[in-house]
Amino acid sequence: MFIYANPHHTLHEGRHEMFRGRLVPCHETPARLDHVLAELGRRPVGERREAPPVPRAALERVHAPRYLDFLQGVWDEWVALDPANAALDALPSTWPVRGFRHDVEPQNFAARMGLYSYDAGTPLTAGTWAAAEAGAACAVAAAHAVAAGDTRAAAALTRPPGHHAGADFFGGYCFLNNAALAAQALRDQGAQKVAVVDVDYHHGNGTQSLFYDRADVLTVSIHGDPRTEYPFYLGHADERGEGEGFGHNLNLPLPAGTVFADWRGALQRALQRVAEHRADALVVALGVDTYEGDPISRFRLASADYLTIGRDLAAMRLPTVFTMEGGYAVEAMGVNLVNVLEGFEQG
Ligand code: SP5
Ligand code: ZN
Repeated sequence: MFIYANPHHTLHEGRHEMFRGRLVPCHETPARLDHVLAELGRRPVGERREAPPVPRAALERVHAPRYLDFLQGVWDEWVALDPANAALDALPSTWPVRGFRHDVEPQNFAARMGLYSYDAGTPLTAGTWAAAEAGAACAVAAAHAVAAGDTRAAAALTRPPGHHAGADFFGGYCFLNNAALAAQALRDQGAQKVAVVDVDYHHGNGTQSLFYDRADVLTVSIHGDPRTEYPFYLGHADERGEGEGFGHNLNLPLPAGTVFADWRGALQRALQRVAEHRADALVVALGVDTYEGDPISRFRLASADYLTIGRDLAAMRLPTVFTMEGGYAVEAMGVNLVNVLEGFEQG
């Protein structure tokens, strides 16, 4: 397995997210990936590789040009509004809901923040673009290595995460959808059929929306029931895809409190669907916020369970790309995530 670690991830360091009327410290911190890399140092799994810069064209295979322009320039505009903003995060505060227009890009800064986002928990910081772009480079490089047959599997170890980001919106701590970029890169490198299996605690709404009308990329997500769990407005079992994509999205929502035996049953259903799809390659959106100690999630997986998940994924015998997504029990995060990779290598 090749390991692509984002060398610039610390450039994205949010201060606060909005929660119940207060700005609270961000859960999505540089320490998360630092712990993963420290664990990899103690327990070497795979071979480290460096990703070349990602071409803008690869990003545009997934994201809208005007959204990429916005993300790339937003910090400079934020500081130009007021030099004192350099010491603050930029957070959206107004959104165009039903009936509002999305086709006209406003000039007002707050209005553009709202057009390109869906929550107030995802701060933009000075280094957000640089970190997200370098992470996308890891995901695309991982896909290229796997597609070329240089390795059976590759992992993009990166933050900010990606699976909540859509074609033209950020949210859920995500800006560029690394799993979708990897899936599209696998298609562009010759895989006829790709499957994305999202095992993060939260529904992969961005990835689902990106491939919803396509039959070539199957999207499957196992997650907390959106009736009570973030991202709330998507992720129900009756979302099956549309048009040519009908039948090519599978949501497996599970109740808060789900233990591993039941979670693993959902994984077996997910992998059965991947087999039926006759996928040539697999992308795993690898969140470990399913852990029993996670501070914002409510499944009850134990650290040893992540070895089993890795083995179950390996049993598919498919070229596989992992993208690192959520996981907020910072101390345990390294062990849990590396357990998946080690289990995969054993499987
Ligand atoms: C990639 C990923 O896992 N994104 C998850 C985004 C969840 N955002 C909303 C979380 C709200 C939890 N707030 C609890 C704060 C009190 N400590
Ligand atoms: Zn998550």
